Amino acid sequence: MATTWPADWRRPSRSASALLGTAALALLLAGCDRAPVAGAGKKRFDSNGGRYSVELETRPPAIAVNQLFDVDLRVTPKSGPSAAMEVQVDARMPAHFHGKNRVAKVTRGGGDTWKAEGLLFHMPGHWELYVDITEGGVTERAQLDVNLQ
Ligand SMILES: [Cu+2]
Repeated sequence: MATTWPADWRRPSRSASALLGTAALALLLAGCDRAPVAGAGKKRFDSNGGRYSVELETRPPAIAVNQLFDVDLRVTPKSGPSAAMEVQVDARMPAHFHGKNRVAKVTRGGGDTWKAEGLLFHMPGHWELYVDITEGGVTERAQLDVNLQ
């Protein structure tokens, strides 16, 4: 008895898995476009532990995909002025498990102001922008959700 199925059975299986891969990729890419709001402009928020108030302004006011932007910051400790604060700025896309491709240059201005230069969000979707404030060996994070179209 002759049968041809052993020669053919692999082919449909391979294309089925390729199709599955394409579907997964499409789902991943669709995830990037879910949010209709452009960010970020001028915002004020507290750090996650509540010890600092952060005023943030992006330049230009609207962040666009793949376009460099700067962030002006004023960090106000609720316990009073501090000379010993250090500030770092970073960002991640939590749904995609990745960060930025560039490191922002952060410099201190007068008083409790900082400037972060050269930020770039390289894809649309949900970004978390982090302002990490370190004082006396303790770092507290302030964060802002930015939904990029
Ligand atoms: Cu991403």
